[in-house]
Amino acid sequence: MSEAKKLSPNEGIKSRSHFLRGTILEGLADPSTGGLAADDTQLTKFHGFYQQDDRDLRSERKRQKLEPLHSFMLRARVPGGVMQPKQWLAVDAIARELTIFQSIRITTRQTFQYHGILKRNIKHLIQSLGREMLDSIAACGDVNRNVISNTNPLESELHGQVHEYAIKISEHLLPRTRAYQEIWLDEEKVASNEEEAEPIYGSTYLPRKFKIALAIPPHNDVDLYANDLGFVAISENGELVGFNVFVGGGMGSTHGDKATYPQIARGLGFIGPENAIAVSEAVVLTQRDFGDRVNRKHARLKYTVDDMGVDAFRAEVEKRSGIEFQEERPFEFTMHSDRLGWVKGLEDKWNLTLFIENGRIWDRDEKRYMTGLREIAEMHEGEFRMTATQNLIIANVPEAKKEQVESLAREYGLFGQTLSGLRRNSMACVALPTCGLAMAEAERYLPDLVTKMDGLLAKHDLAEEPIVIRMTGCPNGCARPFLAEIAFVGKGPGKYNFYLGGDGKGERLNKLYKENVGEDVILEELDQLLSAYANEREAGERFGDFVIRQGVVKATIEGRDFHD
Ligand code: SRM
Ligand code: SF4
Repeated sequence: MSEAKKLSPNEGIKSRSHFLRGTILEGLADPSTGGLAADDTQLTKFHGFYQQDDRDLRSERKRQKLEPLHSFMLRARVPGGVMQPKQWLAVDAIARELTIFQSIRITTRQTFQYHGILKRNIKHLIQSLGREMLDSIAACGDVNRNVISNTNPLESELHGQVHEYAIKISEHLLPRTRAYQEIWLDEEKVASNEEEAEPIYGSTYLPRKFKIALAIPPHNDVDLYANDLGFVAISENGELVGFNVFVGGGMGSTHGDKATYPQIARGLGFIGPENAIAVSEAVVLTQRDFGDRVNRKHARLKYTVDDMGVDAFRAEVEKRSGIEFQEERPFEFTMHSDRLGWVKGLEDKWNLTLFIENGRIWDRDEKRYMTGLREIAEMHEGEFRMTATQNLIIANVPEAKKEQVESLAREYGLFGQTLSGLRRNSMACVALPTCGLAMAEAERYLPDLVTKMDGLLAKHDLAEEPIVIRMTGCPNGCARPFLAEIAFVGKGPGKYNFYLGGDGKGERLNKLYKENVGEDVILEELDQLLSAYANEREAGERFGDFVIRQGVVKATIEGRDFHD
């Protein structure tokens, strides 16, 4: 094989791993280091966790000639984001007992992460989750990950039905290897490696991560178009009649590399609900066989679809599934944010969506979210539902308990806060200190920037305007910044690329407005833009649409035009 066609090193690691076992067990038993062998750190992703180190401490440890303070981040698999209060209590106890950061972090894919797990505690932690029927299988790695679906499933029968599909698809696409059960849950090994089959993935799994979302119009709170595979539920008289299927969305890109770009998923057509699993499998198989295994920066499904063309991709999926796509059915999305506050659901039960800034739950300073949620979990009999915009729903609350839930939520600052339209629609990725890829702050900085921007919004009488703002510490796009009306993407310490032009519905990518700017420039620019918006906007016009109508940036209709 020529040098140019050499497979990416990850392919070798996967194929040599004996179906994701590697030498993880040996590494766990090695007390001489807090970390694992390099190859194993790639494999543990398939088991749901990443090796990290606290970047705030990195240079001091280096100065003292110590190895980095290794710890691990674990991401759970919770399809559709639903947990019982008893599970929440366990998740809370584990965070306090077994992690350095003592926090629960709700992610942008409707699940939770722990940060700061020491190597010696990982197994105990996974077993503790397992006792509550929670796992982290395939939460990361080159496989299908946590399947997300519209929140408030109790709002209508349809939400419930669609959530069922999220679970079924997630289960169907789980890896079949027993490596997780053997390593973490002490399951006895029954099959030899050769006998163990991965019927969907094969021994090298997928070329890259793979993500699926289901959405019920008019709410696009899962950001369907940012997913490798998306199902838009189509209903008649409140009954699910099928799905419009979309493929090849994604956010990740690399600064300065125009061959990489965020992309919006494209439509394949309509299918009956009974075909959702077969089509999911056929899309995964097509990506398995056609995806790029040489260049990981070109390995996501979005590039496979762009390189093949949508028609050829559709034909391949039809051939593999035996299902013919029908013409796409009409639908409309109106928003890609959460509806905060109380929403009435089925059987007179209520759902309370709480704003959790950037998904971070802990007891620190004046914030005591962890204690507050624990107290709610102790009295609540419905569910806890995580949203794909890092918020949390106390779901299925009977009328008789509504007041008690609300008063606890108010007592701990989880509800009833004064939130501007901007803050309600803000989202930042984790970034520093744990993310090894962060170039700038995100979660620790966006709240302060929003406070400063709130001042500008108030000055221009725009405080209630629901402008979608997102920040990430690098262009991998974990808080889906390229779909926001205003976005900041880390370039270096204190410096961001500044993007404008999302549509508030998650259907249009934004565009670079200013490169590598700091807070002063950001606030100066925004002052002028917001002033123009306040004075010159049309009735009901969103900020992201206004900047495009005014020619401040060009609309990005498709990912390949993102850099133009
Ligand atoms: Fe992400 C890598 C955090 C959602 C695109 N992401 C990472 C890592 C694991 C860094 C690493 O590889 O070392 C981050 C861990 C930080 C930490 O300390 O916790 C990380 N990603 C997150 C989370 C926690 C952000 C958050 O603030 O909530 C989200 C966890 C989701 C989950 O529960 O599964 C998260 N990541 C996303 C999303 C949004 C989504 O899926 O809707 C994206 C953009 C969509 C997409 O996949 O295209 C995203 N993460 C990436 C990428 C770029 C992938 C690419 O195609 O180029 C990377 C880097 C990579 O894969 O090489 C990455
Ligand atoms: Fe880390 Fe970049 Fe993802 Fe933020 S966007 S969590 S900095 S990989």
